[in-house]
Amino acid sequence: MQKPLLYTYRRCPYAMRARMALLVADIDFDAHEVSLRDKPAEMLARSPKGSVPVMLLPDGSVLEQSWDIMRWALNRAATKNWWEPAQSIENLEWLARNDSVFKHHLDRYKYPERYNETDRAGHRESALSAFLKPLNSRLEQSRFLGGREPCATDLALFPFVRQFAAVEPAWFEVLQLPALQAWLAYWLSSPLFLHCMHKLPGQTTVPFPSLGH
Ligand SMILES: N[C@@H](CCC(=O)N[C@@H](CS)C(=O)NCC(=O)O)C(=O)O
Repeated sequence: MQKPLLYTYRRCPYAMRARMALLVADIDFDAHEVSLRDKPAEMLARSPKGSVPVMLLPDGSVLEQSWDIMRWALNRAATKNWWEPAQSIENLEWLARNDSVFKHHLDRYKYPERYNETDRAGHRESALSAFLKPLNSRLEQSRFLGGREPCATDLALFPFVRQFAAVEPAWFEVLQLPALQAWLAYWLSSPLFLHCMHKLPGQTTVPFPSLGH
């Protein structure tokens, strides 16, 4: 039987969350590392919006959003402990805030030149006050957004917090956000994340190795 195919980009945080979900669910899938400057015609034919990740399912249907790929991977009996906690109103709000307000400030802090941005420090501050400090307070209540165990929301937010922390690591390290920093450190050294960063040959379709390999 034909395998699901993921069009992916190694450093894209949306693609990372999708790859981690597929690995958690132990789904056997093929992956195609895309060049964002030269997207494959067959991907664009199936998903003209042109962003990654995109997942092509064996029945011919196409998932065009990272969260839809996570849902498809995790919303099944074996992984309902990852999916169900992510459906609480609170966790859906964290996802929405990550993908809107935090992403907005993160992009302008990380790539001020792309946005003709003159107030980079202002965006760093807004990201902290609107998102990272509240997230730290939330993680003081339980180690993960899933509670004692992680859930899909942890997977969905972590790649973006990682990006933010990596812009000025020395500055980030001395912030007084211990619960958030411990959460980030957990994910950075997790086998799941390290495995999802497996290097694929560019612009060709290959099997993505499962967590067990
Ligand atoms: N809402 C989409 C966002 C995906 C997205 O913006 N991906 C970026 C890479 S991180 C992309 O493909 N951008 C198109 C480009 O750079 O050409 C999702 O959740 O999958």
